[in-house]
This record gives sequence, structure tokens and C-alpha cells, in this order.
Amino acid sequence: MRVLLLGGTTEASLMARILAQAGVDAIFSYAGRTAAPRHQPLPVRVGGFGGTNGLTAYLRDTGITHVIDATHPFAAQMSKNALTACAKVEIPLLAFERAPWIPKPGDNWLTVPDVVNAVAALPVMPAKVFLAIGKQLISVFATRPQHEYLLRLVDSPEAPLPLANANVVIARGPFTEEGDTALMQHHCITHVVAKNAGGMGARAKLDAARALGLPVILIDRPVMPPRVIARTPEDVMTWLGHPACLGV
Ligand code: 3Y8
Ligand code: NAP
Repeated sequence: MRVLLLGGTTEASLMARILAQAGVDAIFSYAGRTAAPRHQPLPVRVGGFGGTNGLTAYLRDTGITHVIDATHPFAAQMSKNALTACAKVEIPLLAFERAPWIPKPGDNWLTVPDVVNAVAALPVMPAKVFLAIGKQLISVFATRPQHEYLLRLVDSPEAPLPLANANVVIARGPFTEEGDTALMQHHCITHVVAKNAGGMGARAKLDAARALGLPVILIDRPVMPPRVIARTPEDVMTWLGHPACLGV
């Protein structure tokens, strides 16, 4: 057995620890989107594979027998490539995916299908918007220059940002409700924009918004083709069926 663990999330780091402890031959894969990704207890590869064909060749050349896709729910291209490549090489693929967040009493969420609709959902009157969606999608908000934006990024931006009226916080999650509440109060935030990432690592801003009585514009995750999904590490280990993983 040789596992390729597609990473970049809290769940992937949890699986890396479990696989390492079980002595499973596994390789952890990062896209290389951040300057200093978290250390992992497995051998790590960093960078794209070169599309579906590159991933197919990698799977064959490296003798991968199982792929666990523990990437973020918004990493749709990677997940689609993994589906195609695993089908080509005829090896099993499992998506280790956290469930979407669902609103609790007191939440004031407006759910939108994509980032363009998130921009359209902002008020006309100037607002102070916490854009906690990373770096890739922020340029879409340049069409609404009347707002003041608070951006939270993992790494300091190398190029000028596409938003003129923006404050930047450099931080890597997971975050806390206390920390996000203080951050949003300090910046007098009136609206929060977030992706429905699920999991615990990015949930704090939603709980902070509820505590502060602020509206959240929540972007739905991309729709994925049908695939086998696990929600817990135990289910992942059962799926692997590795003797060491079954405590036998
Ligand atoms: C490179 C690896 C771990 C994983 C930690 C999780 C939690 C903290 C919360 C906010 C939201 C956001 C963003 C976020 C979170 C975890 C998890 C998660 C959101 C690292 C990491 C990589 C990335 C890539 C990065 C994206 C960006 C998204 C910031 C490491 C820290 C906004 C997603 O600068 C960039 O280009 C950043 C790009 C993709 C989304 C975007 O569109 O900008 N994640 N995040 C992975 C790789 O190279 O393969 O550096 O250690 C991982 C984590 N980020 O092991 O503890 O599991 O979700 N990541 C979102 O949810 O909206 C921050 O600020 O509240
Ligand atoms: P994406 O848009 O789905 O993928 C774009 C390309 O990046 C892929 O086609 C692949 O390149 C490469 N790639 C993505 N994830 C990879 C991985 N784990 N290992 C190797 N190559 C990878 O992905 P993304 O949204 O940019 O996410 C990139 C990374 O950040 C992933 O690890 C993801 O889990 C993590 N992350 C993303 C978000 C988010 O909001 N999108 C949030 C938290 C963490 P090739 O085509 O060349 O193979």
C-alpha cells in the first residue's frame, strides 16, 4: 500500500498524523500556495502535478495504490483532477471532506452561489467588510470601491492588492472566536464575507459575527461530481483496510 494524501487542510494534517502513527507508506502533497506550509510527519511533495495527465503519470510512476483527497472544499480543480486520474489508473479515491456549516439560532447569513453574487449582495452604502476568503478571489470586489475592506492573508502580498481601500492582517488559522471578535470590533466591521469551508479552522469568524450581530455573506462550495466521501478519520482508516489501521 502507498497512499497519496492531497493536503492543505486541518483534516489533511490530522490524517497525516494518524497515517504516520500507523506506519502507513504515505506521501503528503501541498500545492505550494504558501511560503512556509505546516510541517507534516510524512514525506511531503510541494507543487502542482501538471494537470490530470501529470497527476496520472505521478500516480503510475510513484506506485500509488490509494488516494485520499483531503483538500479544501473550494479546491475543486484538484479534486476533479484526482477523480479523473484515479479512474484512468484504476486506483481507489476517497474524499475526506468536512460537512458544510449550517446556521445556528442567531446567525444572520445570506448564502450565495459564488463570489460574484457575494459582491452583488453587499450594500450600496459604504460598509466595512471583513473579506476572510484569502487572496485568490479578492479582485472581484474591486468593482465596489466604496467599501473599506479588511483582508486576512496567510502571507504578505508580494504585489499591490487590487483593492484600494483595504487593511491587511497576516495570519494563519485556525482562529478563535475571541480573536476574531476583537479583530472585527477593532476594525468596526459591518459585514463578513466567507466561504462555506466547513470544519473548525475557519469557523471562528462566523461565531464572532453572531456574537456581534453582524450579517455574513456565505459563499456556497463548488458542486463536485459524485465521489466516495468520508467525514471522520476512522472512516478513512476503515476504507484503507490496512492491517495496522484496524488495530489488528
Ligand atoms: C497552502 C497550508 C493545517 C491547515 C490549516 C482549514 C483551516 C487554517 C482557515 C479566514 C479564512 C482561507 C485560506 C484558510 C483556512 C486552515 C488550514 C485554512 C482560510 C493553509 C495552507 C495553505 C493554504 C492555502 C490558502 C489559500 C486560501 C485559503 C487562507 C499551510 C494555511 C481563506 C480559505 O495566499 C494564498 O494564496 C492562500 C490561498 C488557498 C484561499 C484563497 O483563495 O486565497 N487557504 N492555507 C496549501 C497548499 O499549498 O497546498 O500553509 O500550512 C491551510 C489552512 N488554511 O494543516 O493546519 O482546514 O480550512 N485558508 C477559506 O476557508 O475561506 C482563512 O481567514 O478566516
Ligand atoms: P485548486 O484551485 O483546486 O487547484 C488548482 C491547482 O493547484 C491544481 O490543479 C493543482 O495543480 C494544484 N493543487 C491544488 N491542491 C494541490 C495539492 N494538495 N497538491 C498538489 N497540487 C495541488 O486548489 P486551490 O483552491 O488553489 O487550493 C490549493 C491548496 O490550498 C490545496 O492544498 C487546498 O487544500 C488548500 N486550501 C485551499 C483553500 C481554498 O479556499 N481554495 C482553503 C484552504 C486550503 P496541477 O493542475 O498542476 O496539478
